[in-house]
Amino acid sequence: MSFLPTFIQTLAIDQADVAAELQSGLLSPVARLSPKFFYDPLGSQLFTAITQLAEYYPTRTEARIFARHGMDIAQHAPAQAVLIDLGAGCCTKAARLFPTLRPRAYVAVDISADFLRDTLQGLARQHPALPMCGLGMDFSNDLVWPASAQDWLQSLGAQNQPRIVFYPGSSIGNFQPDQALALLRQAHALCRQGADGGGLLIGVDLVKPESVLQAAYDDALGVTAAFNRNILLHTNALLGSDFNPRLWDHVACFNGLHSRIEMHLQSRIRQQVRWPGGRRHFEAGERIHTENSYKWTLTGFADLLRLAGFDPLVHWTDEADWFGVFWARA
Ligand code: AVJ
Repeated sequence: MSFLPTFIQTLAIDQADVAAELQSGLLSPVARLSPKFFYDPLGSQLFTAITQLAEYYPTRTEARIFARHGMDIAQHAPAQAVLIDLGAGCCTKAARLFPTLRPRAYVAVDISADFLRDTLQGLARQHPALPMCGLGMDFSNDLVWPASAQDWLQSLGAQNQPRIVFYPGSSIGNFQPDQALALLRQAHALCRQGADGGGLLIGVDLVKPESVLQAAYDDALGVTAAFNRNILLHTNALLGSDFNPRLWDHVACFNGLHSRIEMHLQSRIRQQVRWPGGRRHFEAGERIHTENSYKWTLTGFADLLRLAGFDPLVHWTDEADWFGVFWARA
């Protein structure tokens, strides 16, 4: 049997809400743009390019952990589960797990709905026997399981399978600890809706020497700089603003107090940015905060997972303990 991918776009991501969110960030005392706005089609491709850079260790390190410990991971995670991939992007990480995890169904969730739709079409051709569903949705504030996704599982007879929430790549690092906890609690609830044995398979970037972090977020080719600046073009498209990316420098710095890499865009000149219904003045050197990427310790992250309700926990790391992968049973 062969399945065509189903596609669900939840509450047709409201244009007015998006514009209001962008505007409120730009007008706050320290201007900010949420990192979720990096991922327009070009931004998603630039991120894929970042993952191939020599300096950007997380993707490669995590992939090695999955390759080396895949069998062991599959001893803990249940087979025939519904595999829910949060921030699926190009879906390659999940696809590599299909042979060992042998999921009953695959649900790919991503804010970049068009990119996801194209990816799933290709993936379905490679895995014709695995039912797949794309979910175009923004789960950064609220991870809700849409009724339409439940209907889809029902149509497959998979509503009572265990659930594996897959959240790789240290995307959890984009959230402040309290927001990360809230999201993990929702992931826990989502796992508990399925049969016993489900849980969370999550990758988290760990604390390491600052020079390594610095290079990973400010690479020699300037791909990360392009990725950061592209948020301005995406903002122009969503808000109708007139940002000129040439007038902004990429800045990446480690904030030791909060244990996070921060990315900013720094204005080269004194300038005015306008959009329908608003404007903002920027001094030369003034910054827009575009991303936090938290670096956790193994024990700190284990504590967070337990606070979210997960137990027991198992984890795997690389030789240098640069990156951690946790199986956290719901
Ligand atoms: C996708 C959030 C995990 O924080 O390392 C890569 C995004 N930003 N280079 C990260 C990112 C700059 C990435 N995450």
